[in-house]
Amino acid sequence: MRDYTNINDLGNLQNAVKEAIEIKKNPLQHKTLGEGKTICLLFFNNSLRTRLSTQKAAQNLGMNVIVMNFGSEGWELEYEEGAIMNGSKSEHVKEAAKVIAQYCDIVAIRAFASLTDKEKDQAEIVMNSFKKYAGIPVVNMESATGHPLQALADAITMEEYKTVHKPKVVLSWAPHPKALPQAVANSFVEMMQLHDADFVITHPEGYELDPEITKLSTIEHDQEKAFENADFVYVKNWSSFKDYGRVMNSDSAWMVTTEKMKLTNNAKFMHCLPVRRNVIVADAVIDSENSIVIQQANNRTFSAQMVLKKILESNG
Ligand code: SN0
Repeated sequence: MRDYTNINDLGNLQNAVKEAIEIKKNPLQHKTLGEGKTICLLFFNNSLRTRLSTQKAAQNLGMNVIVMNFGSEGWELEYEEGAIMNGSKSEHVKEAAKVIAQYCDIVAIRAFASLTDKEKDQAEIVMNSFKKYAGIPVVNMESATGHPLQALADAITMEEYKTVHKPKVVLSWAPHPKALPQAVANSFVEMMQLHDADFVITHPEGYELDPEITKLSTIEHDQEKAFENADFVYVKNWSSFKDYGRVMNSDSAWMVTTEKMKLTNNAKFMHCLPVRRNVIVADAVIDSENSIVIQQANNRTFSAQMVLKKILESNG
């Protein structure tokens, strides 16, 4: 594996999950693998879990880590070919990516969707430009359309907490005051499609995800019906894909409550965090024993470590 920009880059998800669980048993077992190697983490957007867990993962492998808040501290980058750069953008990604590659062996990037330009977001301009010009492995720490490190952590968490071979998993939309990207939901769907599970997506009309991504999955517009007998309830807000980036009337009836969780098969509650309490989920649910959000966040380290290990092993 050269780059990790999509969950499918792993090849075999089940093997990756197994390996991550092995790494978790003794996180320092490969502590010399990354000796003398450097990873640069570039953040165009805020981060807590991704920033700390990816650093921790790299350190567990013996790597050096350089972190840069590119969005606030870097030059504003131009991505267009042939641009006349007489505006606010100071540096072209052609130079920036090549320069960054002089200082590190792997570059990891967080660059959220603009939610204003669907075409550019769908084209993954930032991730693909770095892939094209940096010439070193690129890791996606949440791009315009995906968050595959999160999806791998989610797969690890479900493997640890499932009680039946083929659990029922529900991905539920929930309200949010801001327009959020579809990235986390997209990668979760792509990851679930690689599983032998009974998987249902539930959201209000108008919040359909990219039909290319969900075409193999079941969609149920009745949230309560979707929750029936669920073993995992994975909750996430996203803005409209069709009416790109729009927040339609935020229906508070979609918040996850104890009453709704009672419809499930004693389901585990999951969310990638950060979460808006009492908007997305009621305190009583996220504070309950069935909430595994902290365990899920812990697995971000082993997800990143699995990915970095695989890249280090295949890129010498
Ligand atoms: C991001 C998202 O893609 O939804 C990152 C999730 C890992 N979430 C947010 O931006 C939430 C911000 C907020 O104000 O609640």
